[in-house]
Amino acid sequence: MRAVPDATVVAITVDPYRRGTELYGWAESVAVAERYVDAVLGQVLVGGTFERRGPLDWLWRSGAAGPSDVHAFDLSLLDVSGVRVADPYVPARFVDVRVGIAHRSVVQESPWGDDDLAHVADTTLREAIEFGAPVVIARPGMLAVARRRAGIGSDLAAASSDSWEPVYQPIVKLGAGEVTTAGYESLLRWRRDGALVGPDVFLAGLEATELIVPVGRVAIARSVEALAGPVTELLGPDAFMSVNLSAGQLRDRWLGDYVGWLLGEHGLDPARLWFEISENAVVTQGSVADRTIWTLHGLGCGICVDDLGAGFAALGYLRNLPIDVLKVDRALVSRMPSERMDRAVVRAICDLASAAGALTVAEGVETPEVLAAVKELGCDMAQGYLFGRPASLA
Ligand code: G
Ligand code: MN
Repeated sequence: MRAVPDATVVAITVDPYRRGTELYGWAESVAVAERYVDAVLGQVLVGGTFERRGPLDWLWRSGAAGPSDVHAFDLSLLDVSGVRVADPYVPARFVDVRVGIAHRSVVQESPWGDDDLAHVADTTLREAIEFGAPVVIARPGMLAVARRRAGIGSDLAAASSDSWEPVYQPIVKLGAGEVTTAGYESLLRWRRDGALVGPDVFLAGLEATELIVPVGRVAIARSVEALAGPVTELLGPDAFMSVNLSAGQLRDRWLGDYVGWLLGEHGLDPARLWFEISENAVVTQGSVADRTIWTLHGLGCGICVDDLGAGFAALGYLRNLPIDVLKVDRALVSRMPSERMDRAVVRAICDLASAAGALTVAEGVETPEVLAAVKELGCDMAQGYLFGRPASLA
C-alpha cells in the first residue's frame, strides 16, 4: 500500500503525434520536453511528485488532500498545455502537450486500489490524445470504465467463436399496403460471463487488436447460415440479410474471397447478402477498403451506407462507390415529425438515392408518426422498434 493514497494524478505526454520529433529530431525533442516539464509544469504542479515513465511521459501524483480548488488547478494546467512554446528563451521550440487529470474527489468511486487513480488518469490521457484535446479531466464513473477496459483485451483474445451470437432486426418494405418484413439486419452480441453484451462493450477492443477480422468472419458466417436457413423459411427465397462491416474488416484483403466462398457453400444468391459501411468510415480511393467494397459489389452483394445524416461523406460515396442502399440515421429519422429541417435533409437523401438508383432505409422508426413521415417522403424501407427489436430468430 502507498503510505498516502493519491488524491490527484496527472498523466502527461509530450509530442504524442511526433511533430516535434519530425521538426527537431528525437534528441532535441526529448531535451525540449524535459525543459518544459522542469520550467513550466514544475511551476504549476507543486506539492506532489513527478515520476518519469519514459522519454516523453510523466506521471504526477499528489497525496493527502490534493489541490484545494480542483477547478483552478484544472484551469492552470489548461493554460500550459496544448501546443505552446516550451520556454521564453531563445531559441524557442514548440511543444505539443497532452494531459489527463484524475481527481479522486471528482471520480468518486470506491474502493480504491493503489494504482486506480493513475489508471483513470491514463484513460483520460488516451482520450486527450485521441480527440486532440489539450486536457481531459476524469469524469465520475470513469474508474468503472477503466476497470472494464482493463480486462477486455485478454477476455476478447480468450473468447471462443461460439460466444459470438448475432441477433437480427427486421427491415420492412413500405408499400401502398401493409408493411411486410423483407429482410434482417444482423447485429453482433458477445456472451460474456453469462450476459449478452453489445458493440459498445467490445467493438473498440476488437478494432484495436485486429481481432475484428476473425470475429467479423464468425459474424458473417452465422448471418449467412441464418439467411440460408431460418430467414428463407420465414420470409421466402427473396429475403436478404444485412451485415455491418467495421473499418478493420474493410482492411482485410481476403474478405471478398471469404464471402465468395461462404455464399458458394450455401448456394445463396449474392444479391441477398448486404454489407453496411458506416458513413463515418473514411474510404479513400485506391485503399484496401475501397477495393474490398468493389470486390463485394463484384460478387453481387448489396452495398449500404449506414448511419447516414451525421456527416456528408455519403455525397462522395455515391460518386465513387457502388452504393445500392442508403440507411438514414435514426437520430435524423426520429426528429422528422417535429423538425422541418430534418425532414428536408431526409427528403434530399431520398432524392439523391433515386438519382443514384439506390434504395433508402429509414432507421430507428419507433412510432406511427415517424412511420407516416417516412412513408410520405417515399422511403423504400424502414427499421426500428415499431417493427421489431434485435432478437434471435429461433
Ligand atoms: O449503426 P447501426 O444502424 O448498425 O445501429 C443499429 C443499432 O440501433 C442497434 O444496436 C439497434 O439495437 C439500434 N436500434 C434499432 N432500432 C432502433 C430504434 O427504433 N430505436 C433505437 N433507439 N435504437 C434502435
Ligand atoms: Mn447498421
